[in-house]
Amino acid sequence: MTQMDCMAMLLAGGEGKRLAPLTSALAKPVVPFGDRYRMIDFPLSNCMNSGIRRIGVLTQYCENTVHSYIGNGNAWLNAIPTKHLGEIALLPASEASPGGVYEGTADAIFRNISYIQQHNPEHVLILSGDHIYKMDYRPMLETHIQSGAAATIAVKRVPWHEASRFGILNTNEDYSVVEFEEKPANPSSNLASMGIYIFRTDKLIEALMKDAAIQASSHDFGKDIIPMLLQEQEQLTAYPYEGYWRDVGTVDSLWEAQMELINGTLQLSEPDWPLYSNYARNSIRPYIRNEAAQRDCIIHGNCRMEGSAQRSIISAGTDIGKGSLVYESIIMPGARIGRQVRIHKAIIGENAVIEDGAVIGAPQAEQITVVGPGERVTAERKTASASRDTLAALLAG
Ligand code: ADQ
Ligand code: ADP
Repeated sequence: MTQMDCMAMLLAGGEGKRLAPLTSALAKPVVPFGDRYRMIDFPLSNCMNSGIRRIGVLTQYCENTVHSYIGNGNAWLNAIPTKHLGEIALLPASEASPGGVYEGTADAIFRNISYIQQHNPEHVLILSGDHIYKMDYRPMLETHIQSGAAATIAVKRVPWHEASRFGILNTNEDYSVVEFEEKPANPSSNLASMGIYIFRTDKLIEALMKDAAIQASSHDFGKDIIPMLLQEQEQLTAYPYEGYWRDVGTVDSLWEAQMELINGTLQLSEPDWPLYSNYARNSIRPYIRNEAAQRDCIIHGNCRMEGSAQRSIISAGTDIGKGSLVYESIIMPGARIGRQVRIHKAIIGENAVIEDGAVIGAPQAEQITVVGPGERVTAERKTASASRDTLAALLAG
C-alpha cells in the first residue's frame, strides 16, 4: 500500500461531566449546537474541507449516541467529490472489549495503532470531538512537515483567568516548545494547547508504546505523552492559530459560544467553509405569528413559533407556544414550550417539555439554568423566580 499524507483520529469518548445534565445520557461530542448541528460536526467538517478523508472516531462513554449520529459517515463524506476514497470509522471500547474501556486519550489511540497502520499515513492528526471552530488543517500540516517536528501542537492565547483549564506552554522565537504543563494551578503563560496535534506516525507509535509500558501513567496526551516527548528532547513545534476556537466543556462556555453565534462573532455554515451535519435538511418556513417579536435570533426552518424570542436559538423541531417569551436562551431540538412560559438565560435540552405558565431562569441570574433532555417542567416547579414583568420589559425594550 502506498503511503498517504495524513489521516485523523477523533477522540469522542469523554464523559463531559461538567455539561451535566446535558450529557447524562449523551456523549459530549453529540450535544446539539446552533439550530441544527452537533459539536462533532465541527471537526468532521473541518476534515472534509481540509482534504482529510480518513477519520477514525474513538468512542466510549454513551458510544451508541455517537454511533447512531455518525452512521455510515455519508452525511459528511457526501460533501466531497472523492467520496469513494473517504472513510469515517467508529472505533469503540467498552467494559467488554479486550483491555476494557480506554484508560485515557493516549490509551485510546494506542489501542488503535493497527487501524492507523492499515492506512499507513505519514502523519496523524489528533482531534477532539467537542471544540467549536473552523480550521483549515492544511497550513498546520505544512508547518509540521517543514519543521520536521516529531509533533506539532496547535496553540492559541486564552484569557488569563481561563488558562488553568488548558495545557499551557512556552516556546522560543522559532515556535519550538520549551515548556509544557497540563492544567497548571499557576500558569506561567496564557498560550494554550488546543488539544489538536499532528504527529509523525513513527514518533507517535514509538511514544505510545513507551507510555503504555509505564504503569504509573494516566495514558493521556496532555498529562503524559507531550511531557515525555519534551523530556526526551524530541522536537515539538507550536502552530499558532488565530481564528475562532472554543472548548465548550462547561455550561457557561456552551451558552457563551451560542451567544457569539447570535452576535455574529461566530458564523456557522459559510460558502467557503460549509458545516455538514446529519440533521435532515428541511426547507419548511418557520410558522411565525408575529414576525416583529423575534429579534437577534436563529430560528430553524422547521419549528412552530408562536411566542416571542430575543437573542436566542430556536432549534429544529421545536414548538414555542402563544404568549411565551424566550430571552438569551438556547432551545435544543425537539423541545416543546407551552403557552405563557418565561425562559431567561437557560439551555433547554432536547425533547424537554415545559408546561404552560412555567418560569425558567431569571433576568439577573449569574448562572445559566439547564433543563435536561426529556425533562418536564411544570408551572409549579419553578427553576428560578424570574419576575414576569422584568422579562416582558426586557423583550419590549
Ligand atoms: P481536555 O479537554 O481536558 O484537555 P480530555 O478530557 O482528555 O481533554 O479530552 C480530549 C478529548 O478526548 C475530548 O474530545 C474527549 O471527549 C475525548 N476523550 C476523553 N477521554 C477519552 C477516552 N477515554 N476515550 C476516547 N476519547 C476520550 C485537552 C488537552 C489540553 C488542552 C485541551 C484543549 O489535554 O492540554 O489544552 O484539551 O481543549
Ligand atoms: P469533564 O467535563 O468532566 O472534564 P471530559 O470529557 O473532559 O469531562 O473528561 C474528563 C476526564 O475524564 C478526562 O481526563 C477523560 O480522559 C476522563 N474520562 C472521561 N470519560 C471517561 C471514561 N468513560 N473512561 C475513562 N476516562 C474518562
